[in-house]
Amino acid sequence: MDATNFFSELLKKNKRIIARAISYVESEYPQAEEILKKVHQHSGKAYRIGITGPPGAGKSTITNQLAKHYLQNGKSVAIIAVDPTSPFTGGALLGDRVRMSDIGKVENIFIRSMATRGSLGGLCKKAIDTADILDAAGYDYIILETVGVGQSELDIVKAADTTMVVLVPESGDSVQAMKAGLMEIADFFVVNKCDRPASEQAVNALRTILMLRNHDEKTFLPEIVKAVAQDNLGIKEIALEIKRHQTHLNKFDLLTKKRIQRTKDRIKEIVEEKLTQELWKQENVFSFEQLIEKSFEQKISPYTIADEILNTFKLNLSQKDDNGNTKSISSSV
Ligand SMILES: Nc1nc2c(ncn2[C@@H]2O[C@H](COP(=O)(O)OP(=O)(O)O)[C@@H](O)[C@H]2O)c(=O)[nH]1
Ligand SMILES: [Mg+2]
Repeated sequence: MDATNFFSELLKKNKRIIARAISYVESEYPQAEEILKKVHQHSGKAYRIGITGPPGAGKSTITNQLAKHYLQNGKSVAIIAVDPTSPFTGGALLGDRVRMSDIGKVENIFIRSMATRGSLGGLCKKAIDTADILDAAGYDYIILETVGVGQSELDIVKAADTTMVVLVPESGDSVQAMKAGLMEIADFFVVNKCDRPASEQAVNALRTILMLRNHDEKTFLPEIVKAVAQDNLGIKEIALEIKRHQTHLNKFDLLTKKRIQRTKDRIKEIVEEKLTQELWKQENVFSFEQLIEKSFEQKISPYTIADEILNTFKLNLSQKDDNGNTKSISSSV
């Protein structure tokens, strides 16, 4: 299949092609960048929902139920699950074709668990790239599920338009969440597993913490939704809360602002990555091994060596010939 065909099939929601495009991104194939450049102008229509929280809180269960809810309302949903602690299995959605026909067309759901090889930072970038592909393919909602334990995972939900943090009634969970920086990123909270004892206390404790936050007119005050996701309780309320947040963003023109900020962050990240790649490609030019020896034997500070490397890199860039070829200037170090 040629590139034009591949691309038009992708835009037509051809799942096989979408899956292949995502694999290119995941495996860092050279085609990936070309695809991402092309999909960009077709993306921006989907609404992106982030869902995070501690392992086992019920994120995947909620994702499943929420996806069903949207499907039943005639919407299409793509799920990107980045959770090394419990990979998304698709649960009732994937496992049971008969039930699938109850809830909507099979074409309207796409599920992707992202592998965890490589760095988490890299994975985060890939998850966002994947969201772009699915956005261009025309899914109405993109749900990004990630376990809320590290910075990279939090970065993934920052790529969402609305983010929910899922907690469970166990004592101290809300305090833990605050420590982990989850409070800052939550547009609203879900206290799941409210079939368990002490759920009311947990909700109250969380409410107390939330009341301490400063706010003005433009601040969206996060609500707390109680849920028993495995029994499909609280899911409609979650969908409503997403809608309420979306309406708020639109009212104050915050969605565009959020997306501009996101674009800015991404450009910076991509530039940094490309610069780093370019720099280390020149390893032989600044003869890294020699510099390390120099640092060690002559007791020259790694900071001094780093400056030398950067200066050589800059010099080298300015001395590239018209064909973009690097002149060897290793003698200058
Ligand atoms: N008691 C109870 N268990 C639930 C509820 N929702 C999910 N679970 C269970 O909690 C476990 C972890 O759920 P999962 O969705 O995989 O959590 P995740 O790691 O946050 O994605 C599973 O065994 C679910 O069946 C609930 O509302 N109540
Ligand atoms: Mg999960």
